[in-house]
Amino acid sequence: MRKVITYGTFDTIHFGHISLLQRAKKLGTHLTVGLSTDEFNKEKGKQSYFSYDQRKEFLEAIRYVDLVIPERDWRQKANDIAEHNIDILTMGDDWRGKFDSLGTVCTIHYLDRTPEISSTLIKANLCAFTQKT
Ligand code: C2G
Repeated sequence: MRKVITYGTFDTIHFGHISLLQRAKKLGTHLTVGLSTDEFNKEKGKQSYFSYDQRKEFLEAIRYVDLVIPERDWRQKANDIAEHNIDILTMGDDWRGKFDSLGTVCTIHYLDRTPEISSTLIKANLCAFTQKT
């Protein structure tokens, strides 16, 4: 079994996230997602539209995701890698270089980020759309 891990907020889940998760799963045979808690999102300066429980439920419904664990702080990745016997850590390439230090404990692999879609864009357009209707 080749175990892969990735991390994120995954708010207003969209095709950019799905593509990331699909390609992440293809790197191995088991995919764990470290999902940012609502409290950690505050630390990240992000206010997610959906709660942690809702975002976890949505992720668990995606066929590529095998396990969702809480991401509570920046420093937990090395412990997660050890605890879950992770072989590969993967992230979108907007994070390129940020996790290279973990290359001593697992393979680091950055995936191309899907352009033109983001949770921020969705939330901004959703507000505009609901105001029009
Ligand atoms: N992503 C992507 N394409 C997009 C949007 C996001 O490939 N159009 C990827 C990001 O590169 C990331 C993952 O989807 O790998 C989750 O993105 P976010 O939910 O925005 O997560 P982020 O805020 O980047 O948090 O410790 C790491 C952080 O928790 C990552």
